[in-house]
Amino acid sequence: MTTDPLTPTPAHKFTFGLWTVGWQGQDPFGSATRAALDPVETVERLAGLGAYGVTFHDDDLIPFTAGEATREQAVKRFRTALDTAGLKVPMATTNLFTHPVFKDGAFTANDRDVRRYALRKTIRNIDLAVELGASVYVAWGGREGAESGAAKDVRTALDRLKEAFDLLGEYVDTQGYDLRFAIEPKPNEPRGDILLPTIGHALAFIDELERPERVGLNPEVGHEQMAGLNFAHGIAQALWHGKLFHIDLNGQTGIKYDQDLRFGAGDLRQAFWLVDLLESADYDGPRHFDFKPPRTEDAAGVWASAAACMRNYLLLAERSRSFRSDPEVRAALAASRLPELALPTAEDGLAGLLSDRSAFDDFDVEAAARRGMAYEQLDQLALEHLLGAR
Ligand code: XLS
Ligand code: MN
Ligand code: MN
Repeated sequence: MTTDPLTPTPAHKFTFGLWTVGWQGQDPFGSATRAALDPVETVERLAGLGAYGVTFHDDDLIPFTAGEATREQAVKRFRTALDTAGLKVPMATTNLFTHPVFKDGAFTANDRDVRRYALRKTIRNIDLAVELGASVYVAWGGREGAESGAAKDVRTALDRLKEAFDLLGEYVDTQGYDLRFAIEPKPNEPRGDILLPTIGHALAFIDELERPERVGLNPEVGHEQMAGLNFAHGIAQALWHGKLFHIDLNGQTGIKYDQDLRFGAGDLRQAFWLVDLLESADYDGPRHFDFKPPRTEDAAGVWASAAACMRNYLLLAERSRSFRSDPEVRAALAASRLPELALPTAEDGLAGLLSDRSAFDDFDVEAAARRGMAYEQLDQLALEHLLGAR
């Protein structure tokens, strides 16, 4: 076992979707630039790179049109490859967006029979996910949305979305499965507007479900950044609610299409604060990469980018450790009065607060207003650690 902190090992819990390295490069303007990847080769390659596990949509593993025999064969080959390589399947999900039947969504399609079919497709893959050892089931509502105002009654669509999660929760309960759902928010693409567009929307939705404890989040770096939001802040809030069930790591440069760059590409400062948070927080789930090797890359480029996702995470974790252990940083944190934020504002209670003259009557507002926060020194120290200057 290596002790080099920059070499990925299964202990780091790095995982990849079959659809990530397996993306063939088709986009709205161009066809595939790479050949299809056999899931068995993906498993072998990822294990060779030091990954912990692999995740899949039903259709990544079993062709949509496959009959029973083909299905069984595909699952058997995959399972054998997993066992041989020692790779885990911590998460699985359903493809409810590629086939034309889902053009108006799945759980919120206006067509009731499409909604019923979507639930059955999901339930079928939940069985397989559990068989393969998954404990998290991701739900990305890719086509749950609309392009035009009258096309979707959003309040009614949310009723149907709630109905779907309540039914899926009931199924998992009835089967006695140890499985939790993780909703993946995304603001747009492929629909003009997608329901549950951000972490905040999804958190509020979960509270309305029959089994809120079974449902959490699978936030993706690029998706929040497509909405101009601070991803590390979103993750901090998901953690605060006890709802970070899984995470999709990748890179994005601002508000544009879903770039799915390798982790570390895109907004590097946000990536640094994210790793700094994940490494210090109470999250021991997989570090799951949901990225797309750009279509410029051949097979060698695909595996180079997969390896780089893990290396960049480990490099950032090392930079975060160096930042947190620097005595000058500790002093700068104190100068910025971070420790004071951890003190309750009124441990003396409401009565104490109301009778405390120093809190109001005698409080020197102007003197307090003059106090600098010393954040610039602190942030420069962070930048210097990030750049390797310290
Ligand atoms: C697409 C999503 C998708 C989910 C899984 O934007 O990231 O890949 O993670 O369906
Ligand atoms: Mn994405
Ligand atoms: Mn994702």
